[in-house]
Amino acid sequence: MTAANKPAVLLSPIAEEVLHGLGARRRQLPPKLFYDKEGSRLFDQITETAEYYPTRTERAILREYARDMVRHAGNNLTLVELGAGSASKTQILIQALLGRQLRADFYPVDVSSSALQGALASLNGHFPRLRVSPIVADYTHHLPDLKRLPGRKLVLFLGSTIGNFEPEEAAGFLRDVRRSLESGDALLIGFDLVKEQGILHAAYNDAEGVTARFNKNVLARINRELGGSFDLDGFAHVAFWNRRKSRIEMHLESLYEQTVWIQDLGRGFHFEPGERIHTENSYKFNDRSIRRLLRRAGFTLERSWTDPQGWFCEALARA
Ligand code: SAH
Ligand code: AVI
Repeated sequence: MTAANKPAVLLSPIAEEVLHGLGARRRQLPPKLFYDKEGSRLFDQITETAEYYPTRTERAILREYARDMVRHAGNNLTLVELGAGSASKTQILIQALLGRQLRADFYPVDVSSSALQGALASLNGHFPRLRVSPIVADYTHHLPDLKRLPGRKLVLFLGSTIGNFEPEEAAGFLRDVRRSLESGDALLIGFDLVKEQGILHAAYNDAEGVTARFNKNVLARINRELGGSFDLDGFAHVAFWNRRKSRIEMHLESLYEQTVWIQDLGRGFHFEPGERIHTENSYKFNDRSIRRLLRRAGFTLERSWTDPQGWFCEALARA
């Protein structure tokens, strides 16, 4: 059969991304592929490890200042959360919000339907005056039309998930968020801050190996969903601090020469020993880079809150 009369094969969006990422000269997979049911479960487990400080630090900031944050954001707020996951820290903000208004609407957005189901069950159990409308979507492709929602919006983007974007993409993405808002609406966004290298390194190399399992879950997911033949013991979890780029990098490194067949793509991928797949960057910020990013996206930084050690920053920006 010649190329011209080869039947067209329609690939699922995930298959397209895997084909594109593994077919590239520098192999990579987008971090959103981590988050199937197992990946969302493993992420929540990471947040409970002793080494992963971002979640507990952000939670402590929210516990201390949630009322202040909500008061600054405005009256009669509708909450939207991008990459909400299980929304466990969000409960602190919701509690503060419902202390100021009788009812509220909450729209958590996430690619992971299992994470949103968990969030919904837990929120419905805790907050009878909250109406929760989960949206399963990739927010980089389908940002909900926030202008159509009633009331003043407060968009939450917690956990420093903005750090998983490349700097150019982060600015472009936040610009899209800003365009979807009306003047006076607000964004509350979490930034993990640059700190001592040992603390950063440990957070992505926990002793129990939960982060390693989370990283390898992307290969397990390809095996499950696309008929892949990845040997999970044939790849090592590699995570390190890249000071020049101010980011933690995560990779999966082939431990020997191997060819991995992926049924749904109808092809194999050859790996040399030591060859890596780049799976995630997690950029860390400082005061200057936060201001610069928000300014480039057209937001005005109004207030920010941090913990006593200066490890994490929660910023309130106005559209
Ligand atoms: N906000 C939570 C979860 C952070 S983990 C916290 O602070 O703990 C990142 C979350 O973003 C995951 O739940 C993941 O499923 C979601 N996510 C990642 N990329 C996404 C995308 N492109 N579109 C929608 N959700 C995404
Ligand atoms: C969701 N995101 C901000 C996490 C981070 O720290 O970059 C994902 C993660 N990767 C490894 N551990 C946690």
